[in-house]
Amino acid sequence: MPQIRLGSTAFLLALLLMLMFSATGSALGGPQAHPHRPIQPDFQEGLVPVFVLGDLNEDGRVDQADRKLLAQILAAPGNHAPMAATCVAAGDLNLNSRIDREDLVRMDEWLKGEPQVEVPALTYDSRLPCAFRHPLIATRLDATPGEDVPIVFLEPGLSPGNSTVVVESGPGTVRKSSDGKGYVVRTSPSASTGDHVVLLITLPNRKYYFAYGISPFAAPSSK
Ligand SMILES: [Ca+2]
Ligand SMILES: [Ca+2]
Repeated sequence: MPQIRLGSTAFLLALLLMLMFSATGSALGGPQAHPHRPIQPDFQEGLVPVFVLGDLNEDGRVDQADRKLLAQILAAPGNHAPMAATCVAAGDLNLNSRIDREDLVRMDEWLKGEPQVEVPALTYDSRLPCAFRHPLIATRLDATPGEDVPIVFLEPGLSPGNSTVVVESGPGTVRKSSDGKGYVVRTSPSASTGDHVVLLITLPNRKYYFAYGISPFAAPSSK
């Protein structure tokens, strides 16, 4: 099996497609993690906070500290998570709504020869707990053709002055939001269901990928 090169286009697209389909898919079973309080986001306009996939301790990086927490969860009776694992959902790397051995295998692949994942992905999944102790941004998980997708900065200090959002691939264009709180991605009116827009979000000292899919249905709260 060829070694996975973190940051390679093929790896990125495979991961993002997996994220996208998981985010819009149905629940696959009950959580097996510890009883941290699940967060029910209360954002308007259909926005949700996203977390860094693989970042169990919510320090913004995916590294050996997260790998250690993931291994501890797997080893604990009932998958009880240590206190430092504030976002158990981030440990579900294969997005099957369970913390399982395959997640650890995948984490080892991601960190093979690397001190940390170079550009982690952002995602959201309510089926496992996440405390969102350091929320970065809120956004939407899908959009209809022509619809806007806000990228709202939640972390104090983040602004369009020190952070950027660019379209890596897909039918979208980016502009700064009129309220100064982030960016807005305009989905192309000619986008097709099944397309996806991949964004590179650059914050001070950190970069993340985020992808959203094109849906034929408008979200109830969208305009
Ligand atoms: Ca971390
Ligand atoms: Ca899993």
